[in-house]
Amino acid sequence: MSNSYEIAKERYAALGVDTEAVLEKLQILPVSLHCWQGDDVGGFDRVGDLTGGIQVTGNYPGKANTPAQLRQDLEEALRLLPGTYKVNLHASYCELNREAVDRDKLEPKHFQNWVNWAKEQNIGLDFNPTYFSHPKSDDGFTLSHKDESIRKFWVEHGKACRNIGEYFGKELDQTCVINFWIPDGYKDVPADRVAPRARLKKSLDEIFERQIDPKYVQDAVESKVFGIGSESYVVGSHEFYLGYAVANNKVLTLDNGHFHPTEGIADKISSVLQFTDKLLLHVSRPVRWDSDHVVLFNDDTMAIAQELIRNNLIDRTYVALDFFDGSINRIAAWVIGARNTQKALLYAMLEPYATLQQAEEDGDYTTRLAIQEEMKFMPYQAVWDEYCRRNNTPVGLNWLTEVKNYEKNILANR
Ligand code: RNT
Ligand code: ZN
Repeated sequence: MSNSYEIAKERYAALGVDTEAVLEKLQILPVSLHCWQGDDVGGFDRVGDLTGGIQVTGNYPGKANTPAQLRQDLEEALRLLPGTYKVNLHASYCELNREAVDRDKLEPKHFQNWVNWAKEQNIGLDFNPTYFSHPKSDDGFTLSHKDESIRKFWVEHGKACRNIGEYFGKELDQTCVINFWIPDGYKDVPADRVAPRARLKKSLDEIFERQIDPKYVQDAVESKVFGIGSESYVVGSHEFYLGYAVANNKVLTLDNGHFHPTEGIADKISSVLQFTDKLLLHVSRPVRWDSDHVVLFNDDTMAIAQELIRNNLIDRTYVALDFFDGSINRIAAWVIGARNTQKALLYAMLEPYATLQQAEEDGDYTTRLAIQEEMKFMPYQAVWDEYCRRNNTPVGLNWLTEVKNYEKNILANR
């Protein structure tokens, strides 16, 4: 234990915050690490461009080209990250072994290597059907498609993914959160806004028809305000999925890049949780649009973390990361974004919330503001370092040296 941690511990204790209890709590809070940062959302079931209105820019060398390479890179990232993680897979990261299997026919066996690997790593898996980067999504519609055979194909994909998620949940003995996001929408002003939404609702009802033990699978639905090519109309809007989640007891996903540019999601958490049981967060960073930059330790991330930690809303929230940057070392991107998410959670846990709440209750807004500002200069960095130390992960910037070595020894040879 370092001297600076001991001093920090005392400073926080003086405010009624027990840093030891905080470290224990943070240690077991799972953060879902998205596999798609490792290969620019490429996947392994096809060659071709990324479609669906999302984009990765940058051509940093050393991208993972095979499932084995991606797992190797994930292991490197996980080695450098303190805390508890799950890995979040997309259906396009299946391993088909030259079998011609389309997405409607995917089975658990196509993810067996991932499951074996997750067991070795002692981590859970989350899952996502892939409704983009496929010939049957090329015209911009999937579950809301007017062509019944295409709509059915994507319904079958959704059902197949729930079977796979159930397998993950059972094999790994951890709930698999399955997130449904579709790119469907129009570039230009539609005439009929109703019919695609009615079709989407019908498709979701069909996909979710089979009851699965919630211990193994939690279904989540993710909205978006616009995408490239769906600027004027997105079928799965916020109101659509909020309504769907409430009416059908589903998890609502909030991605902080999926709202208007100045609109945060922190303030939505306590509202949505009045009406849904659970939330899934896609922690991301929009820069002027849904750009999915690497998550920073900034006001947005901190505000989200505070909302989760205060009042224990974290118990009803799944935290997942969703960003993709191909312009920097991809492992560093994971490490920076995941560490920043953890730092924000730590920062929130170190807040003397009971005191803040009491001040508010007493109408003493002066004290409330004074404490909130004081917290910004407290020695939370020393607590963070202690957390890294206890996790046997590099302290400070030491992780960067390790990433640079990995780049030289492994990535440079790809
Ligand atoms: C897209 C959504 C979605 C994807 C991943 C790859 O705008 O945020 O969550 O980023 O499924
Ligand atoms: Zn997302």
